[in-house]
Amino acid sequence: MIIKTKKDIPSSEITDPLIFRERRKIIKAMLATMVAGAGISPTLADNNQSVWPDLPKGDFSAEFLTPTPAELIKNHTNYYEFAFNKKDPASLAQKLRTDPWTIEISGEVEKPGRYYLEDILRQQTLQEHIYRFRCVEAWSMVVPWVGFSLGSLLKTVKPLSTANFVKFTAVHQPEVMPKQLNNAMLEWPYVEALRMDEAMHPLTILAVGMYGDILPKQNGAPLRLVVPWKYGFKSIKAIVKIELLKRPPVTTWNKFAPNEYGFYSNVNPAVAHPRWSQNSERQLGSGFFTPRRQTELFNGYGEQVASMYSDMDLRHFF
Ligand SMILES: Nc1nc2c(c(=O)[nH]1)N[C@H]1C(S)=C(S)[C@@H](COP(=O)(O)O)O[C@H]1N2
Ligand SMILES: [Mo]
Repeated sequence: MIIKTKKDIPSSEITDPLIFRERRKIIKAMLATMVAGAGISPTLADNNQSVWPDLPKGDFSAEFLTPTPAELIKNHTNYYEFAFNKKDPASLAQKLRTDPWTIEISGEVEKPGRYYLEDILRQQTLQEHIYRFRCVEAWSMVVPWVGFSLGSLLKTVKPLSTANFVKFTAVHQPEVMPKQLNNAMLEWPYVEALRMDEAMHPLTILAVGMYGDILPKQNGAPLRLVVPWKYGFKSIKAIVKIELLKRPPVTTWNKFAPNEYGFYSNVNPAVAHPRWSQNSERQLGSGFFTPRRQTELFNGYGEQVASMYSDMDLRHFF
């Protein structure tokens, strides 16, 4: 359903638990259907337990990888709107109002509109995608995301041939986001972007869940981007707007420090960050004596994505 009038969107400042439960129900019901389709008892998905690892997996989901424990993923987050450390967003982000949630899709498309997240979810297929995730700060984890293909969503609004870039804008809620309130460090709201072919790539997903459950707020609820072959800052959280554009937009980290955070920012062990090497990474949860992991070109997804960058010199570009 395209949202046409403002009155369709409840303006209540208070989180409506009914809407939250509704979204939870939709996600749980979809998981249950898929679990049932896989021949597993659907009651598994009815309780509040994680249904992982029995969900259907996305095509490039690395089932051979052991996901990082959920507690670590939830308590070590980068969410600069809330705090510049990794610990505080876990509590501070609980104040974020995620219901109702709409996503505006506009620009070089045939069918621009503003959509309730619930309506998008009803049209999309949720899958589990176990991906490596590599932050530009050289720590990494393995996350069992629940999400759907960004390309599949973009197709529903019919991109024009003039659409070359996709810009994502995160939520602006200065009342609950201290760094927005104080205009601290970055330009708010947080903006990221992809080239159109990157956005349409089957590895690129919009995540609404993790570990078979709703996405925790500190990890980007209710909707975040996940681009597993790029440094983590490209995977923008709490998306409210998606614009298809002719020209590359200005993006938050690139504007802040263009020599440190390139537009592409594909994971590349050969290109050092100006202040540290990108050659290896610390895996979240690994013990003090565990050796660091050797970082892989394109975070290990080269087979799937390298052809998009065949005209670039991988020894230099970032
Ligand atoms: N809106 C928003 N999205 C964001 C960030 C942020 O500060 N704000 N941080 C980014 C960075 S630097 C990383 S590494 C990942 C971290 O995701 P996680 O906290 O779920 O691990 O989110 C990215 N998306
Ligand atoms: Mo990051």
